[in-house]
Amino acid sequence: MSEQLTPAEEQALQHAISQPLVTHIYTADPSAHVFDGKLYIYPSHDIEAGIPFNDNGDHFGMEDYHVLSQATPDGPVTDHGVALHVKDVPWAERQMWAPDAARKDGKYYLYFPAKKTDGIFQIGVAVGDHPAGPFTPAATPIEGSYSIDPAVFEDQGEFYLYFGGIWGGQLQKYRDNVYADGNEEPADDQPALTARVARLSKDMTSLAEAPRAVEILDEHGQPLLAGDHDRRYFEGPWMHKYNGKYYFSYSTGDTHLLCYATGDSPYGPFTYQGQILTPVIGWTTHHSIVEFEGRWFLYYHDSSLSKGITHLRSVKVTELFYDEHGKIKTISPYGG
Ligand code: FUB
Repeated sequence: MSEQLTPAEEQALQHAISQPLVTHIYTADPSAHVFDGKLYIYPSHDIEAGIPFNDNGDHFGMEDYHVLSQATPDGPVTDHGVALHVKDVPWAERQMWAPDAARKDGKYYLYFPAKKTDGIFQIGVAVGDHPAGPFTPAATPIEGSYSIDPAVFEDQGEFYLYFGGIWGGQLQKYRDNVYADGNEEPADDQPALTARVARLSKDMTSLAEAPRAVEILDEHGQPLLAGDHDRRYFEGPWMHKYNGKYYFSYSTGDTHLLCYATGDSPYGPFTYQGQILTPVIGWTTHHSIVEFEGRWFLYYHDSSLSKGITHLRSVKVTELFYDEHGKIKTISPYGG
C-alpha cells in the first residue's frame, strides 16, 4: 500500500481543511488533548503587535492564551476566554509563544515560553483546576528550561517535556544546556541541532533531570545534518504513541514542512520517516496529533484567514491516516 490518501480519505480531508476553528480571534500552534472525553486545544493567541517582520520572530508579539474546546473535531468550538496573561506572569515580559498543557491528579498544568526582560526565552508553568483555566503562574520559570515550544507527553505514569526552536527560538545559543551569545547553528555538514527532552518531576513544575538532545537519524543511522533543511529539526516538537511506537514530529521551519521520525523510547533515538503536512500559507507551520474515539487528528495552523499575514494565523483540524506499516500518509493542506 502507498502513503497516498484513498479517495474517501481525500474527501474527508477536503471537507475539513478549509475551516479555521475560530474566526473571531487569530490562533496558532495548537496543542490538542482529550480530557474527560472532550477536546481541549491550547493555541497561541496571535495579535497585530505592530512590530515589523524579522528572522527573530519579533513580530509574534502575543500577550495571552485562550483555551478552545470541542465535543468532537468537526463540532462547534468554545473559546473559554483569557486563561493566562503575560502581565500576570512575574518573570515574563513579552512574546507568549506556543503553549501546551497536561493533567495530573486532577490539576491542569499550562506550559508556555516567554521572553524575560533580558530578551532570553524560558519556559514557565501555570496551574489550574479546570482544563480551560484560569491558570496561576509559578513565580519563576522552570529551572533548567530554555528556548521555546514546550510539548508534554505522558507515558506509563511519567511526563516528558520536549522543547526547543532555532533562530528566534534561540536554541542555537545553547551547547550542553549552557547559553553563550557566540554560539550559532552548526555548519551544514555537521549534525543538526535538535529538540530537547527532560522528564518532569512528580510535582510537574520542575525538571527531574537535565535536558538531553532528541536524536533524529537518517536511513543509515546517522544524525540528520544541519544543511538538510528538508528534514532537520527546527521547532514545534510533538510526541505521540501509535501501536507501541513513539512518533516524534516537528516543523522544519524555513522549508515549511511537518515531518516525523519514529523510535522505541520517549527519549529516542528516532529514525526519520517522512512528511506529515506540506507547506501551508504563511511562514510557520506547527501542529499536534491526538487520538479521538479511535481516529487520529492533526491540529495545525495556516494564514489563509488573514490572507497570508504570517503572524496572524488560524488553527484548523483534519483527520490523519496511517498505512498498514504505521507510516503517516502525507497531507497536502489545499488538496492536490
Ligand atoms: O507562534 C510563535 C512561534 O511560531 C512558535 O513558537 C513557533 O513554533 C512558530 O509557530
